[in-house]
Amino acid sequence: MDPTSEQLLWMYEKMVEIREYEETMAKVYLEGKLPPKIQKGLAFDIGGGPVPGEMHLAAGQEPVAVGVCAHLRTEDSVVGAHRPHHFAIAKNVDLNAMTAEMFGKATGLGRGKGGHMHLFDPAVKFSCSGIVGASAPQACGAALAAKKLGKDWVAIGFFGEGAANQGAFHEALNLASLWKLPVIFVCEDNKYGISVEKQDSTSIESNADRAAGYGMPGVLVETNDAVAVFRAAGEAVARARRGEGPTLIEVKTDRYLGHFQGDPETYRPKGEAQELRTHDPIPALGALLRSRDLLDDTSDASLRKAVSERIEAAYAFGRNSPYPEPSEALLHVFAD
Ligand SMILES: Cc1ncc(C[n+]2csc(CCOP(=O)(O)OP(=O)(O)O)c2C)c(N)n1
Ligand SMILES: [Mg+2]
Repeated sequence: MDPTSEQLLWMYEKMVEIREYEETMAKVYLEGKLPPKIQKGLAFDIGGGPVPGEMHLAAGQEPVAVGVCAHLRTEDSVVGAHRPHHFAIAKNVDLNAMTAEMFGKATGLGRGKGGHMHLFDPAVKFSCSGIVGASAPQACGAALAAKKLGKDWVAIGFFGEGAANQGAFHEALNLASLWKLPVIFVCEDNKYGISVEKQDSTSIESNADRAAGYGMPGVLVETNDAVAVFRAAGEAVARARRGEGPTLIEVKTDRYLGHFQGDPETYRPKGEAQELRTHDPIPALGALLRSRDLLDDTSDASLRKAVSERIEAAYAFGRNSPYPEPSEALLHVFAD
């Protein structure tokens, strides 16, 4: 199934939004972490500044999120992992509340208690967590709920190629196939699990081949391209909605930045990230849109202006919101 003009434009705008959102975060994140603390003998104060804690960005991996989420409805569930912003934005998570969460503010999705790896937006059925491998079983849970309710909703579990070596991943695939759950497992092969290359951690070249061991279709998307992901995901989502069970998709994608912000990336061949950026999927989709007369300089500029305004508003909301009261520290942790 090929994307309509509307879907192509949606994917482009979302990719532009994700990239700009994260480029803004990369700058904001460094506030208060460098360089004053260097003088005190610390190279990087991870707890400093308005956005404390680790930060995992997904520049380069946008096609995976938009190519899958272009097929989804609000009722469909998405479970992401520790690198979650591209999925959250593609699933239409509230940008203001998501940003406030990263600033640790009371107006955040989790009232400021979760931070960037723990974003929960029940209104659009989005969740994620820092537990590597957790998204596959969690997506099975959402898919089981849909099935029990007799709905044609689907669930997506996004995870990295490193997570595909976790036991939880294999247990989830087994049950999903046995119970014919409407779930799609989407593996982002960005070559690295922190600093470890896939070839040094994984016994098989393509995780898509692992699907055969669980009696479900496995699809390898070899290009980091939104349209290619869209096509593979379209088949899988339609199959799940028809009640025919799960699919495993692996996408070969590119991580332009370090594992986390501040990662010295000493394990990475020099110039690798710059080379990857020469295949940036955002201008590539822009060129496709232009070749079909769906985009020109004027419409591109106005689309980017609208995106920038949304992002500026979200960061202003995050910055200007109040911190939670200390008395709330133990509230809403397990219930409410
Ligand atoms: C259960 C568990 N084990 C280990 C970690 C530490 N950890 C955080 S990210 C990561 C690597 C994940 O690699 P991958 O799944 O390829 O995702 P990517 O970072 O490439 O997006 C590890 C081991 C964790 N968060 N959870
Ligand atoms: Mg990885």
